[in-house]
Amino acid sequence: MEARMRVVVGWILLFIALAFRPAFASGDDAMLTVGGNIEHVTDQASHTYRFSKADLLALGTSTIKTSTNWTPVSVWRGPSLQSVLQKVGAHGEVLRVYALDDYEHDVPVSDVQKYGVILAFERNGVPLAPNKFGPLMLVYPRDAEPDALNRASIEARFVWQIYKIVVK
Ligand SMILES: Nc1nc2c(c(=O)[nH]1)N[C@H]1C(S)=C(S)[C@@H](COP(=O)(O)O)O[C@H]1N2
Ligand SMILES: [Mo]
Repeated sequence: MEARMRVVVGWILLFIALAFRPAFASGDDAMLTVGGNIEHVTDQASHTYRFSKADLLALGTSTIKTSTNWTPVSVWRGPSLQSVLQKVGAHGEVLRVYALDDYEHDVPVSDVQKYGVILAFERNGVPLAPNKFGPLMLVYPRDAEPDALNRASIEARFVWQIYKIVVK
């Protein structure tokens, strides 16, 4: 009974995997969608700029070596948020950052230049797992500027599982 149950569950999981595979495989390879007050778009209808991972890599990447409140000292790598905002021609004061777990948080645009914030897709050379911090996580150089950055108001801006940013 036990073994037969496992086989049945196995078939059900396989069916689900196959049923959903085309939805994941076809078309939408966007890692990040940027909307709101932007000049340049890749999709007119939704007025958004969609970045695949290749698009993000093409912006060039930098690294920040820092601990966070929930990770030990690590090397985070990704495009600077500045380069993303430049690419879309962003105009605004505030970025509303959206995560897959329904968390959302406002980040002042002034942080972007001041701290050289990056949108990390990699930690210690390993892509961020989609169900953990990935696809993208906002990283500040916290260890380099502890007085300014090691505080609760900033911690909430270390948004992980980012998939969308709206410029306001
Ligand atoms: N995607 C996502 N990012 C997030 C959060 C979250 O719940 N989801 N919590 C934020 C807050 S409020 C803080 S303090 C830090 C650390 O969250 P933790 O204390 O739950 O680890 O992550 C920030 N980034
Ligand atoms: Mo928090």
